Amino acid sequence: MEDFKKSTIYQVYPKSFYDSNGDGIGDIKGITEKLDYIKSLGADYIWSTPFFVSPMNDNGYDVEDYRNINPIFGTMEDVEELIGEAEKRGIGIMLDMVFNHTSTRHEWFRRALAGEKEYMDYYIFKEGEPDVPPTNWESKFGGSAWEYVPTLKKWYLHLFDVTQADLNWNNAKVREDMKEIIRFWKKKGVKGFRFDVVNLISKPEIFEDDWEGDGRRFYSDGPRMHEFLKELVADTGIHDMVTVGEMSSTSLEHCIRYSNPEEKELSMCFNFHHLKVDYKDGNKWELEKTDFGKLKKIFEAWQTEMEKHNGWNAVFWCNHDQPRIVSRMGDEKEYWKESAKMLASCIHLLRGTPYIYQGEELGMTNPGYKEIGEYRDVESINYYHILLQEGKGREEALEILGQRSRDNSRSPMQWNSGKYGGFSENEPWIGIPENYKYINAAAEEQDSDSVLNYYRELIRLRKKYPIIQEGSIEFLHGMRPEIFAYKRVLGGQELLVLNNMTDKNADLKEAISCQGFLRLIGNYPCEKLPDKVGELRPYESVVLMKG
Ligand code: TEU
Ligand code: CA
Repeated sequence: MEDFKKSTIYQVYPKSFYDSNGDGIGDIKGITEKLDYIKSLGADYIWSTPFFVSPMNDNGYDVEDYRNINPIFGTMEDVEELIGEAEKRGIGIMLDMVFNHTSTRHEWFRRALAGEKEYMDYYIFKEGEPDVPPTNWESKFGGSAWEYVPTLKKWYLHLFDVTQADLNWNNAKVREDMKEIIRFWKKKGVKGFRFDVVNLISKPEIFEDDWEGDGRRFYSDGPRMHEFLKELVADTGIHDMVTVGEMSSTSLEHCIRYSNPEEKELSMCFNFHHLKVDYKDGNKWELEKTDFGKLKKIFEAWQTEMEKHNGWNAVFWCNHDQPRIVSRMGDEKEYWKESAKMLASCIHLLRGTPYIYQGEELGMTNPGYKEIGEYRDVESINYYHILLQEGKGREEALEILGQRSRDNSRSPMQWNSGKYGGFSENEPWIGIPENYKYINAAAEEQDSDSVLNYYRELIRLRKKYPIIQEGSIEFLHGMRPEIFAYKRVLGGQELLVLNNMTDKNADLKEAISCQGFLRLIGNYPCEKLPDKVGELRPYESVVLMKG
């Protein structure tokens, strides 16, 4: 079995992880200093979001130079030290490759702007009148996806910020340059890669207006996607490394192909369908209650179909773009601990490789920023203004940001109850919520019943039991939508995972017999397993194993 199927991956957002030199910004030495903590969790890999040279308009997802380190994060020596120290602890470093676009400060784009034909062909430039963009496509961060360059009398495409210009992957030279970047980092000893919005790299032949949406149906999982991935993987020899593609608005059919080992594309895929079940009509900026029925259906489809067709999922709730899961689907107050643990059980016992985003293992919450001045994220600030223009009041716009902003996950890691949560000696670049006084790594280290120790136990169980790694999966039906329940089976063994996603007692409709089962883990004290489970308590998670 592939090693990544037994692994758990820990995601670090360096800017908010640990500040080793007191400038208020997390850095690479900060990650190295905290390797023993990550090791103590049992994580096998660390995926770090980008720390390359960048103007930081999108916190490093706007890369100016893929082979050098942004001085705010440290030096190349620091990265080499991180890779070496991680390896000593049996941890592999995975880097984040942002290959759909570069910063407009990248040398290639600057040469394109200067009119060098060779480099203009690195990007997607279209002729046009200054007031008529080539298509009506929208940027994911709001506004048009096109920007006009008067000196060239052309528009360029940017699916994200105006300073993130989309690359032209139809140009073989672009593909060769990307391979060189992979080879460069592979030689440095990194053990894997995460590919940012990689399913957007193949643009359509014809650029046309989208009268149904924002354009994404034309460029997501585009015509040459599989060809480009196969070529990138084959020519860099990374087929046996851990690779994960971040797939934006993708489909199950494509993800099966991206991750089926026979296709020699990627180890696994991230998709976001399960994180849109609280969007109103698919709109992130309209608040809606979580649709638990839909959540379960999405997981069921992706879990069972990937198994059937030999694909592999990356499974997760949190990352640097998502609000904190305990604030989103759990309870920040009365059942904080129970709900954080229950949500962890849901994910970690699925068929797939689990990802933990820094602080998730502590049950960190959304920070609850109250003023627009507290936000840093380009998407959040853009949408704040868009919401106001649409006629929403300030309060309402701030309420929406409070739940949906990407900055919800970017508040500093809560290490201890000291000033600034032990993240930095000085004021952090982004605010830290008051609850660091009790939600923090040091306090949870001391408490055997903490969220932190629950995550550790889940990771240990995955390593120990092949049924968690490779058992087949079956979702349990005939239950209330808010009961997230599934069964894993391997040989004569059976694992039963029952989770109540609400703050009310919930009966299972039909009681489940516990005959022959052992309790593997759970978030309520349990001295003796009852004969039957007929009801789950608020946010209760019960995990039973037989055979
Ligand atoms: O994210 C892709 C992406 O589509 C998200 O930003 C998305 O808009 C959000 O999660 C849901 O509303 C990747 C990176 O993870 C993100 O940080 C970058 O900003 C983006 O690509 C551009 O590189
Ligand atoms: Ca620093």
